[in-house]
Amino acid sequence: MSDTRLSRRALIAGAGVGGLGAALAAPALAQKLVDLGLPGGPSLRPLEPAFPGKGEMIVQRIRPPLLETPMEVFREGIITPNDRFFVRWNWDMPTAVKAADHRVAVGGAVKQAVSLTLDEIASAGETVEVVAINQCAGNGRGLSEPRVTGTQWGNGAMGCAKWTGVRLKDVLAKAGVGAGAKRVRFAGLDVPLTDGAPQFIKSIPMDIAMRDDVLVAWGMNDAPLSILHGFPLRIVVPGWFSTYWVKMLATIEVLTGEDDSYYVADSYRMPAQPVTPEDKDFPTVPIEAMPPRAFITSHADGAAVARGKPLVLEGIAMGGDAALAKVDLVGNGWELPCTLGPDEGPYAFRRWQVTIPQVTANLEQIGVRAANAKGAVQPEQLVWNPSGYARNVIERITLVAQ
Ligand SMILES: Nc1nc2c(c(=O)[nH]1)N[C@H]1C(S)=C(S)[C@@H](COP(=O)(O)O)O[C@H]1N2
Ligand SMILES: [Mo]
Repeated sequence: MSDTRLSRRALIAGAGVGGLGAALAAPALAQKLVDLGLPGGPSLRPLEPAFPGKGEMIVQRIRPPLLETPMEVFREGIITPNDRFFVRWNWDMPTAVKAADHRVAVGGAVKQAVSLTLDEIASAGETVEVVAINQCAGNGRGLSEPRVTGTQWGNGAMGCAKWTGVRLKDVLAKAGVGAGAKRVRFAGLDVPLTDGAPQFIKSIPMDIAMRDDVLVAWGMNDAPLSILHGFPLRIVVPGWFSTYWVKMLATIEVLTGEDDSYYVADSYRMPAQPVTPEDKDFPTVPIEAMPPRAFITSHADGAAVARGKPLVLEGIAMGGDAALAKVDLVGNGWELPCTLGPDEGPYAFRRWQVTIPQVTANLEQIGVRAANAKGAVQPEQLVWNPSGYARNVIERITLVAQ
C-alpha cells in the first residue's frame, strides 16, 4: 500500500480524536535559552521540548502556542520534521477534535450547499502530494530595524513538508461553484479569545483556488496532521504565505464580491509602495505570494573558520511563488555562483553549496542571494514595512578567520 493510501486511511479510521488537553495548558518550562540575535529588543527565548509531539522549539508564546524552529534544524535536509516544525495560532486553539463528528460545510455562492465528512473529502478526487514551504508572513520580523510590532520571530517561522490531500477544486465541485464566484473563504474551528474580536478567516481569489496544487490536506510528511498543525484538515496554497493555509478547516465559502473581513481587508497587508516609519496614511496590498529567500545553515554569525584553507558553505534557498533560478554568495566584493542540490519542486526548499578557494581574512557581512524563475531577486537593503511582513533582504553573517 502506498504512503498516500496509508495516510488517507489514517485520516478516516486511525486518527479518531486529536487531543492535547492539559499538556498544552501548563507546559513546565525549563531554563535553556537561545539568543535569536534580535536588534533593539529582548533577544533570548526559552528552548523547550515541553510541547506535545514536539522536540526542542523556541517558545515565543505558550498559549495559544507560537513555537519557532531553531535554525540548526534546516541543516539536516529540505524537509522539516513534524516535531521541529514551527507553530502559529492567532487566537485560541481547540485542544480536542473528534474526526468522526467533523464536517466541512461548503456554501456561499454554490449550486448546492453541502456538509462533508472526512471520508467524503478524502474521496472527492485524486489524492495529491505537494512538497511546499509553509512560511509565516511575519517570519524574520524580529530582525526589522527600526523595530516593528507583532511576534518577534527570528527566521524560524518557516518549514517545508510534503502535504497530502485532495484538490480544493474537487471539494468545491461537490457543491458546484455558482455564477459570479470571485473568492473562496476558509474558517477553522478556532474562535477569538476576546468577545467581539474578528474570527480568523481568510480568502483566496478564484483562480488560485482552482489551481491543481491547492489542497485540502490531511497529511504532513506521511503522518496525519497533528492538532498543532490543524488536525484533521488544512488548506495548502503552495507559494503563498501560510496565513492563507487555514487549519482545522470547518467552512469553505464561495464569495461573489471582495472579502471585507478583518484579516483580508484590514490586516496582513503591506504598503503598496515603500514607506518610512514616519509615513502614516498609504495604500496597502494584501500579502500573498512569497518572494525568494536564502539562508546559510552551515555556519552561524560569528563562527570561526580556518585561515589558509578552502571553506565550504552550505544552506537552503527557496524561489517563493516560482522555482528557484539561482543562488549567489555575495559580500566581500564577491559574487560566486552556488551549486544547487536536488530539485523537489518549485515550492520546496532547495539545498545550495559553494566553496571559497582559500580563507585569507575574516569574511565580513557575507550572504546568499536567491533569484526565482519570475526574475525576483533578494534585495540588498531591507524593504521596511510597519508589520515586518515578507522579509527577504539578503541575510548577512561574519565569519572569523583563525
Ligand atoms: N485555523 C487557523 N488557521 C491558521 C491560523 C490560525 O490562527 N487559525 N494561523 C495561520 C498563520 S498566520 C500561520 S503562520 C500558519 C501556521 O501554520 P503551522 O502552525 O502549521 O506552522 O497557520 C495559518 N492557519
Ligand atoms: Mo503567520
